[in-house]
Amino acid sequence: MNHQQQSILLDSAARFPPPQGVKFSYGTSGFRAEASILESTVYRVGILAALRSIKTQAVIGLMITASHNHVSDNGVKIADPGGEMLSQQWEPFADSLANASDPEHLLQLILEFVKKENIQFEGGKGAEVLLGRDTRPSGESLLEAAKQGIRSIVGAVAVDMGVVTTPQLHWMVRATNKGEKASEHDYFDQLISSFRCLLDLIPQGAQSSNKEKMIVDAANGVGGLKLEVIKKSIHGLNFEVRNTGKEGVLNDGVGADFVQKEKVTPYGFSTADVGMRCASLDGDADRLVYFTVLPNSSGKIELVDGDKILSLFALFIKEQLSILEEANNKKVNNSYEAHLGVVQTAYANGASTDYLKQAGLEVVLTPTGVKYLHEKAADFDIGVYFEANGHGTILFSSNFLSWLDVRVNELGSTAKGSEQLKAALRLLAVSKLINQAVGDALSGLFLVEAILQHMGWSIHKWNELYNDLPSRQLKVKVVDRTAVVTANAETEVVSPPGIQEAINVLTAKYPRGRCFIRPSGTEDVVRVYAEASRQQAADDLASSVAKLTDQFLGSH
Ligand code: 16G
Ligand code: MG
Repeated sequence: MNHQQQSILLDSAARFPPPQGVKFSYGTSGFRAEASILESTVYRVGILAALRSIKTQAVIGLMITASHNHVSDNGVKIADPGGEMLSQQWEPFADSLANASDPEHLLQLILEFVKKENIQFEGGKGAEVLLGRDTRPSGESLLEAAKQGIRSIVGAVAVDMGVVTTPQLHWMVRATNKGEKASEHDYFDQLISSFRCLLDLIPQGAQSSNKEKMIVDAANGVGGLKLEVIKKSIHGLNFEVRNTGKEGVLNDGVGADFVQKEKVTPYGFSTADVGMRCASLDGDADRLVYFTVLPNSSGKIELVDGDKILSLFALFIKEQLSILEEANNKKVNNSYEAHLGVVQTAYANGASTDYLKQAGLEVVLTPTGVKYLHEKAADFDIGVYFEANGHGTILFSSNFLSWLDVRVNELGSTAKGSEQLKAALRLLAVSKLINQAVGDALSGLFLVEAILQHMGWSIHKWNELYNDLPSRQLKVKVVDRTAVVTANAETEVVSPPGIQEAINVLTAKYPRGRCFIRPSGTEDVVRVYAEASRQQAADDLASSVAKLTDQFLGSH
């Protein structure tokens, strides 16, 4: 790194002094904090993004959002070249940059890292970073800080994509690097045309029990703005968008996180909506859950969570694959046995895992956090992953997609109108509708709607795939949550010693009991999850394990 570059960095860093006494950590969702203390962090992530772009010789994304957090918070995270989360190998560098005390220290860290990673400033393509932000008022000034960070690397270009959902930005990064059309207009186009394609392929005679209007709670966030754009050009779905942000406050008593955790109706919904098919997005539209308002229940809802969305998707894909495989059995030349897998975390309701296994699906568990699920899902030809909280997507391997393309062409000339051709076309349409970069509430919503129409299912029918086991989540404040070390996708505690044995003893007391504890990645607490055949039992198990955690780890 030459002297001119070094002095540019020192000068610009001096304009973004870090707050005193705060320690930042690049967690599962990037850096997140009260927006007023984030400027220096976002500026520094801008530098990191530019360096990452030079290192990978690809376009990188930088998203300013705090998702479902309070409107006064904000955050920043990086999208890697394929649209996935920042490589875990760079997370420690992100931490050290964010926490550097002054410009000299910052420069020192950059110089060391550039050397270690062998980042070459000359000869290659210059850095290019796509920027996005959600609707938070603090987003504009933070975006400016990010631009300054990016531009403090000589030759780096910052491209502002405006107010977008998190998944849109990830999609744009992925599409740009694949050399595909990558504007917001292209995103909408792809979503609308693949949805249309799925509707056109619905078998004759599927009942239209869900043609009636559905309602979306947009969390007063960016998802509502985008749905209103889509609504103007989409046919085949009658929907109303509420909580679009024109009146209410972002994530305040609304949105997927609220609905999933509290299991009550979001603001703007009432008994007038009893029985209707409703969906909730979170603040940056990367989570999706469905629900119905229960009659005479003072705002209680029936939740249809990420596990049920996963089950619906997996079932539909399995059905299409078996239609294609029937053809394989008839000894067509070009056969391919696609490996379909489903990825969940320990939070997945036990009833969903049982259901999926009984349906003949391969189920794998990973630790909590999108990056783990995503990585695992990529091991399959078709990997479907979801967290119970509604974040998830479907990944298609490029091998499988190439095979599918060829198959569609073959069938198009030899078996026009056949069930096999339709199944192949449906799978192709799913691969285009779903956002393969990251979980996307908008594309997820349209895929759910297309599949429900295909099956001729109401939300009630869908919800009856299986009955959730009652569960309870609690959090425990402890002195040091990192003292809890887990294994086997967080289903077992290996340290402190003895605690797992004690949890096992308690769990064994309850029919269908299951319980685990894990340190939160986003809050300074240890989380407890328990489920059992009855609600009271799940509650009791959770509270006794919370007590145990407190005994082993000492509370504040
Ligand atoms: C983050 C994760 C989410 C996970 C949650 C768990 C991403 C993009 N988001 O929001 O997947 O469910 O953290 O939070 O990875 P916790 O560790 O506090 O329980
Ligand atoms: Mg989110």
